[in-house]
Amino acid sequence: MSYKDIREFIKVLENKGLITHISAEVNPILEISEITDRMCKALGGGKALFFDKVKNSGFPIVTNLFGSYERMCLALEVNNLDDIAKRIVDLLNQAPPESIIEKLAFFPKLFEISKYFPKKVKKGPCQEVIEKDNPDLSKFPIIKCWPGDGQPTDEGRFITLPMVFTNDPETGRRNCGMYRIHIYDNVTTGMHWHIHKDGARHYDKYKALNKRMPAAIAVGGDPAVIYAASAPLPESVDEMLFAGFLRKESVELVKCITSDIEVPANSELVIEGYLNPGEMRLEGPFGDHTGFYSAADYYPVFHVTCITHRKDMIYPATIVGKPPMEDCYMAKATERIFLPLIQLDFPEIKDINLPIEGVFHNFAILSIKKSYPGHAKKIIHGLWGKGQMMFAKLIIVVDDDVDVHNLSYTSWRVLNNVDWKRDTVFAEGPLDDLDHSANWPRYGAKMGIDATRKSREEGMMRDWPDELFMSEKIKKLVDSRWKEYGF
Ligand SMILES: Cc1cc2nc3c(=O)[nH]c(=O)nc-3n(C[C@H](O)[C@H](O)[C@H](O)COP(=O)(O)O)c2cc1C
Ligand SMILES: [Mn+2]
Repeated sequence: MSYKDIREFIKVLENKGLITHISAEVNPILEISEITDRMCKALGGGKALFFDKVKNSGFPIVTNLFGSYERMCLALEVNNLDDIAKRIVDLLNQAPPESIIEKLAFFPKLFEISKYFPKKVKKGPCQEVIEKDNPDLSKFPIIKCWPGDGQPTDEGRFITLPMVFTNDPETGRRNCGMYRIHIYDNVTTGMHWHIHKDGARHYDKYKALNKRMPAAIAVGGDPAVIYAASAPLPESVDEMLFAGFLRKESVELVKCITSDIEVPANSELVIEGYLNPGEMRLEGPFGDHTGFYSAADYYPVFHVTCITHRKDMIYPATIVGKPPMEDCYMAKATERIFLPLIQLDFPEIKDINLPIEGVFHNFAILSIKKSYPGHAKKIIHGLWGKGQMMFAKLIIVVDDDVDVHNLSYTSWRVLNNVDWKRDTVFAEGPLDDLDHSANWPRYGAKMGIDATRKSREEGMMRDWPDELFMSEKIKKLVDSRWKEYGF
């Protein structure tokens, strides 16, 4: 049985002793952030935290829900994140077309065969309380994460685990993305969708039509829905269909009170509103995933028309900052789930590691079955052309006998195998909005390293040496005499 909402997930965490209740009163301004950060840095991601009593608020806050491998697996109801990849491979095998090319064309439709289309319902717990006349964001326990957030203009409160729903004005297609929400005042917020993201594409279209854009921000829901908002799906894949596939049950959606946008009926809180085409305002600064503040920049403005919530709303939040943080485990889920989808384009890829220090996209290590000269470089360039992999600042490709999750072994192989001039490639292109290293925002250099064994055709004039391995005969001998040596 899939979780209906965040409450059922919290109950499971409680039964397993994976969540701690804090009954002392805590301040949503910075205090919760510091407590959560310490918990995230505890061995293996510590526990989830439930703050029963939040200063100046009648609602509790929950943080670090997904912040360990165990909790991330529980959230998606699997023993192992690779189990989801296996289900995707099964789906691909059910796909009617035979050839890889046809399968590629099939990707946008892939999750449709799972038949977990979102279901429309008339009523949902997220609308137990409707505040239409005087919606007021100050009633909710929205946190401030880092001292410089929002400085110097405002208090720096941000909704950090939101699901932003918009519709494409041309196709009607839905999008749901996790974009942080900067609170400006009781009825106004920022809308921090980077220009590369699907929400921004929808906004561009409304702008071209010079039409007001309806949008809704949902907070809290079943964990698969929350995770799906962060998943780097192609624009044509509905995150709610994908969430239905993950939870093996359709997501129930309810129509907003003041617009046609549909939101998960089992959310905790929904903020309805609109964006005016072209209206921009300084958003940020915000202590970000990178471990640095992302600088204030101009983003669209969101106006609140209505707030609906559960009577006893539970407010989930995440703290991002220097890794390891909760979102690193969401990134690890993405790494596992998207491997079979990357393999659709590149079947020669055996495995991928996005080390958490790279914060989702800065660093990707791939192992490949190399078949021809320049193969690794082709993979590097190919990945830079694929969805959000375009943000990868460093891609390292190794041979398929390297376990890319063993960073010590991988580093040793890379450092020995690489001639830096021959084996590095540089490219210029789009960078993630949060990157602060390049001379300009959103544009700069990326590096690829081919750390595979080199052949003559690749310019290597010498024979590649063999790696050291002891003979099986001697290993067996030492095994059998181990006790005799006195160990
Ligand atoms: C906790 C968290 C916060 C995020 N904040 C933002 C953000 O403020 N802006 C943004 O563009 N992407 C943000 N992302 C990344 C997007 O959610 C991600 O790129 C997603 O694929 C976007 O959805 P889309 O592909 O439908 O645009 C965040 C991710 C996480 C896990
Ligand atoms: Mn999307």
